[in-house]
Amino acid sequence: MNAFAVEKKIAGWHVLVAILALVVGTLFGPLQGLEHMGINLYPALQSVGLQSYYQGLTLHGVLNALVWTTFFITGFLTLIVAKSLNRGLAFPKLSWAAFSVMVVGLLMAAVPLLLNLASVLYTMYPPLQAPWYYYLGLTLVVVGSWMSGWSMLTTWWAWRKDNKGATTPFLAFASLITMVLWQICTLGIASEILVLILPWSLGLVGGIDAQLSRTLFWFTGHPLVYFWLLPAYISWYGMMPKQAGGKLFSEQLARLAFWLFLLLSTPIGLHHQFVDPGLSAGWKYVHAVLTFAVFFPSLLTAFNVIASLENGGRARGGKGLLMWIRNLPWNEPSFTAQTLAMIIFAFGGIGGMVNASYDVNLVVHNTAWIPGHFHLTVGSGVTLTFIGVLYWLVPHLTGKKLWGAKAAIAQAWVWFVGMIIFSNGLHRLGLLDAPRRTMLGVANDNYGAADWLFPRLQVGIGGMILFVSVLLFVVVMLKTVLNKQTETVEMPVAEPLHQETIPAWLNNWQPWLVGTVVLILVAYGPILIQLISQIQFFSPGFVVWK
Ligand code: HAS
Ligand code: CU1
Repeated sequence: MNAFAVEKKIAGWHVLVAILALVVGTLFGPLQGLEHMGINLYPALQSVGLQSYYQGLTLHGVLNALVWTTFFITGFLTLIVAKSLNRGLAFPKLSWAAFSVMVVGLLMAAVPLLLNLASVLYTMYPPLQAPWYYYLGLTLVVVGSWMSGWSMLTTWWAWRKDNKGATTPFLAFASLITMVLWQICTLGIASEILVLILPWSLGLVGGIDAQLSRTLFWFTGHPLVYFWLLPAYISWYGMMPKQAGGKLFSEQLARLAFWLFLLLSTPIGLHHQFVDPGLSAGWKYVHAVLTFAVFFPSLLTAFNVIASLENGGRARGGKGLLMWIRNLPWNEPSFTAQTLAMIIFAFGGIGGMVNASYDVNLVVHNTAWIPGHFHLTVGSGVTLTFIGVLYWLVPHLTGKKLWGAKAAIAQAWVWFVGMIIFSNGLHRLGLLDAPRRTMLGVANDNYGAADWLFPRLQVGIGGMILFVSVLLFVVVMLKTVLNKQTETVEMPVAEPLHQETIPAWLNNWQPWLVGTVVLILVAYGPILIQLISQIQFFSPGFVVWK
C-alpha cells in the first residue's frame, strides 16, 4: 500500500466536503452584493426555496466561515501531522469517527437552514431562536473536530515515546498548537449551547440570558478566527518558503509566534462586545490591551514570512531592494494565490487595529466596515491561502496533474482584484454609517444618501468578480480530478535558513499551557462570575425572519 494512503483518504474526504461548502456558500454572496447594489433577486428566488436575504446570509456565513474552514483545517492538519512526524495515525478509526460525527452534525444543521427555520446568522445570537437540532448539529461538528484533534495528539504521543527528547518537527508542532487552542476556546460555545441554548430551544426553560450567551459565544468566537488563521500561517511558514525557492528565515521566531497565539487568542473576546451593556468598561479595556498584544505574533509573522520570501527571490537570482519580488515564482498557482492572500491579509490586519481600539470601535461597530474587515481576513487571507494549498494538495492526494495552471493563476488574480473592490466598498459604506446584516438596497430608499451609491456599486461589482473567481476555481478543481495526466506532487516542506537549536522553553508545553489558563481565568473569571451570579432566564425565543 502506498505511504500515508489512509491519511490521504481521510484528508481527501474532509477537503471534498470543505470545497462543496465553499462553493454552495459562495452562491449566496453575489445575491447579497447585487442587493446592496439595488438589484433585489430574493422575491424571484422564493419559488426555489430561498425565502429571504437573511436565510441566504445565514447559509453564506455558516457554510463559508464555519463549514469550509473547519473541514479543510481538520483534514489538512491530520495529513500534515502524520507526514511531518513520518508515521501513520495512531488511531485512524478515531479520525474516521471524527469525520462521521462532523458530517452527521452538518446534515442536522443543514435541514433547518434550508427550510428557513434557522436564519439566525452565523453568530446565532439569542434570543433569535432556531430549532434545537440546529444547535445540536453545530455541536456535533465541534465535537467531531475535537476528536480529530485527539487523533493528532495521540499520534504525537506515540511519536514522542519513540523519539524521547527530540524536537517536534515544525509542521506537527504548529498543527498541535492550533488544535489545542481549539479544544480550549470551544469550551465557551460548548457551555453556551449545552447549558443555555439547548434547554431553552427544547422548551425546558422559559427564557435565556442573552448577555451571558453572547459572552460565552465570543469566548470562542474570537479565538475561532485564529483557528482559521493558524493553518494558513502553517503553510506560510512551513511550506511557502520552499515553494518560493528559499528557506524559512527563523524557525525559532515562528515557534514563538505559535506559542503567543496559544497564550493570547482567548482572553480578548470582549473586543466584540465593546458596546454591550452589563460588562464593565474596565474589563473591556483589559481585553482591548490584550488584543493589541495578539497583534504582535502577526507582526512577527509578517517580518519572518517576507524575509523568507526575499530569501527565495534572491536565491532565484533576484537583486535590489525590492526587485527580488519579480523573481518569485509567479507562474506557480499555489505560490501566487497564497502571496496575494498575504497582501490582502495585511490590510485586513490593519483594519483589525481600528476595530480593536476601544473608542474608534464605536465608529465601525455593527456597520458594513466589519464584513469589509472579515472578507480581507477569513475571506481572503485564509480562504485564498487554502485555495492555494489545494493547488498542490489535490494533485498530491489524487495523483492527478493540476489542470490549467494559467486558469488557476488567473483565478487568484481575479479574486485579488474583486476583493479589493468589494471590501473597499464595504469599508467605505461602514464609514458612511451603513449598517451590517442589512439589505442596503432597501435601506438606501429610507435613509441612504447619494454618497452610498458608489460604494454600493463597488460591493455589487466586486461580489460578481469574486463569483467569477470561484467559478474558475471550480473548473480547475473538477478538471484536475478528471485529468487523465498523472503527476506525483510532494508536500512542500520548508527548511530553516540556519540550523537552529530550538531552546527548551520553545519546546515545552507546560509553561505556555499554564500561562494560557491563568490569563483566561484573569481576563474572563470575574466577568463570568458576575454574569452567572446575575443570571436571568428572561428572554423567550424570537423568530423575526419569516
Ligand atoms: Fe478581526 C471582527 C480585531 C484579525 C475575523 N474579525 C472580526 C469578525 C471576523 C474577524 C469574522 O478588535 C466579525 C465577527 C462578527 O461577525 O461580528 N481582527 C482584529 C485584530 C486582528 C484581527 C486586532 N479577524 C482577524 C483574523 C480574522 C478575523 C485573522 C479571521 C481569520 N476583529 C477585530 C475586532 C473585531 C473583529 C476588534 C470586532 C469588531 C466589531 O466591532 O464588531 C489582528 O489579529 C490582525 C493582525 C494582522 C496583521 C497583519 C500581518 C500581515 C501578514 C502578512 C505579511 C505578508 C505580506 C506579503 C504583506 C498585523 C502576516 C508580502 C508579499 C510580497 C510579495 C513581499
Ligand atoms: Cu475578535
